[in-house]
Amino acid sequence: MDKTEQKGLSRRSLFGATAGSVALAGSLPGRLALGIGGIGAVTAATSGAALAAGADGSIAPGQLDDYYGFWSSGQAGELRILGIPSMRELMRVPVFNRCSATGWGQTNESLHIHQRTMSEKTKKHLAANGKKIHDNGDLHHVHMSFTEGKYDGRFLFMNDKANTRVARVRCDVMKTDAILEIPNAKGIHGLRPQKWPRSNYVFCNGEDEAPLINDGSTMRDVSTYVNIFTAVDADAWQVAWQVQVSGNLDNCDADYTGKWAFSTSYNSEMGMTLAEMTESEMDHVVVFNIEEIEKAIAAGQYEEINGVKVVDGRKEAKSQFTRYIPIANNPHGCNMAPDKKHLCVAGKLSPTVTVLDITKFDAIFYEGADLRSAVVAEPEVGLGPLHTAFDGRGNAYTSLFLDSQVVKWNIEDAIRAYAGEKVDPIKHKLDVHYQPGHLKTVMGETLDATNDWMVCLCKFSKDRFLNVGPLKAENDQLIDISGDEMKLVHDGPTFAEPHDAIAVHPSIMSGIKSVWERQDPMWAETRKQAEADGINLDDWCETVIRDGNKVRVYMSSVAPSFSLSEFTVQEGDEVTVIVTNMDEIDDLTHGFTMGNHGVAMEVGPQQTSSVTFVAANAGVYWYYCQWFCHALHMEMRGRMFVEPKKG
Ligand code: CUK
Ligand code: CUA
Ligand code: CA
Repeated sequence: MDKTEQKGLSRRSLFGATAGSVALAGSLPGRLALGIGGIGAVTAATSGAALAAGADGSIAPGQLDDYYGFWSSGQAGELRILGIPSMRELMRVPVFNRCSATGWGQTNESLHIHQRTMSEKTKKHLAANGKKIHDNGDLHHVHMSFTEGKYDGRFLFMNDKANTRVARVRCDVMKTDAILEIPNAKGIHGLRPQKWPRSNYVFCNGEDEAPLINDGSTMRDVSTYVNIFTAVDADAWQVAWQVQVSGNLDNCDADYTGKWAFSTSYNSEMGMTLAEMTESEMDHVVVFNIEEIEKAIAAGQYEEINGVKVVDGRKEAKSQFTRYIPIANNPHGCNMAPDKKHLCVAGKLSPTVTVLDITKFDAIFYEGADLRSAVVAEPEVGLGPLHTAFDGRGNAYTSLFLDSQVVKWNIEDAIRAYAGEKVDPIKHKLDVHYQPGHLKTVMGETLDATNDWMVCLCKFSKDRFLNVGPLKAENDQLIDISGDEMKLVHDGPTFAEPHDAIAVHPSIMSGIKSVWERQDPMWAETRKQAEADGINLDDWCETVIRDGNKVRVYMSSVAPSFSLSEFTVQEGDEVTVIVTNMDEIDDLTHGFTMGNHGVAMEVGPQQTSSVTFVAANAGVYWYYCQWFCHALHMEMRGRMFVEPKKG
């Protein structure tokens, strides 16, 4: 089966569009002989090939994958890019983590992105701990921006449960370009972009309950605890509005009309202990009426709390903003089907998936309506259902955590069975290894759902790989869903701890660049400082500027050298090194590492990066390029002389 043909795209055109990225596969001596500029010619070797993935998902050496996979990484705090179906890891994009290779979390450019929306409270907390930023995150959910129900290749959005933040990654350069600390809420977990008409909002669930005024005055009085649903303006990257809700919020999704958003809650009890959180027979899914909320915001009917517009959608407020549909205790996954009609809520403690028909949601907003009247099916699927994925043929695939299985079931058959017909909606069960969380079909959360691959992210690998010690890899398994029965084709070990993943066709990623644009906003602040110093970053730089005890060192790089092979500062100076990479070749990244100063950063082709540190001790320190760039890469180094303090 040629999977790209289904999409009406020939492999040949696909390769033509993306083959540039393999340009530097040439050997180093070859590159030297060619001169760096001649390397583009190497691409011809792969551009004419037309190999589909093997039945086992294998991709031959030199061949490109059929899809981009974007993986979250949980407590590792980064975004990962894998190829599907090969499951080869292609890149790591630091987001909430501190990255040793790229300097993310240390360069001035990344600190600016981190600090731009930081609250005074967080700044105080960090300063008290000798830090400028949080250097960890817990990134569970990554989703792409949508236009009319389909991925549009502009942005990826993701959550940080650990420090109540959300982030945006630009798909043209695959770098984090905005981070937002969400006020009022605690522990952002579920995150989904609006699907229709486009992702104007990113919806974010607050998982943890706390007093709205969290100043210690009522912290033991649970009756003052609230939970918050947030809509982030995806373009302006600020909070558009928030809704105060009853119970906590776990996972969320949005529909294909732009009218509704939904969140599951496992703690409608507002319990503080495990026993309390699982006490009730029923929890709920919250339905948010986006139109009604927008109307209230526009009419000024909101309370402003910590600079954010908040409306009251709690049960007792009896507003038109929300409805609470009872769902069997402690539901988890919340997945909108590409049939535009059915929302699937996974039972977790209940062996069921509850199917809701969203065209019936208008009716439940009438007073006295039966809130369960939108339930159209509730198939028993197995033990511990967590998340549901969809293909383009009306089938759903639900992960069963306790059974260590994926169950394939048919949505229409489940509806017929619920209506009393004698039909079994369960089509197949497949063992996975072991205890799966999320699973994702290719573009199955969009109107472009395909019928080829599914990845299943298993939380445990136990005996599947060589023993590497007490901490084991997880196991992201590749499953062929093209036939009637699912087929397990590949084990993929992953480090802590992908929760979720999406797969995206390369045609959607056509805006991706190989070389930075010199005017990129990423270093706009640095450019401003350079202009104030009379430096044009687009020209060759080799200038050291002293400004009191601050020293700014401007240098350029062209393989294999920095424009400055030495510079001098005084003991105790605050030194900022600004490096612009003048190379224009694909894949020619340099770096800047200052020895014994804990300083390193990536400087991609045509990129400017800067880093600030204090030269605390007199002496000579070598700086070097840490990104292998040339046969004379080792020689790409220079000295910083730190002169002893006089007197
Ligand atoms: S949650 Cu991890 S398995 Cu954070 Cu999406 Cu369900
Ligand atoms: Cu430049 Cu290594
Ligand atoms: Ca509960």
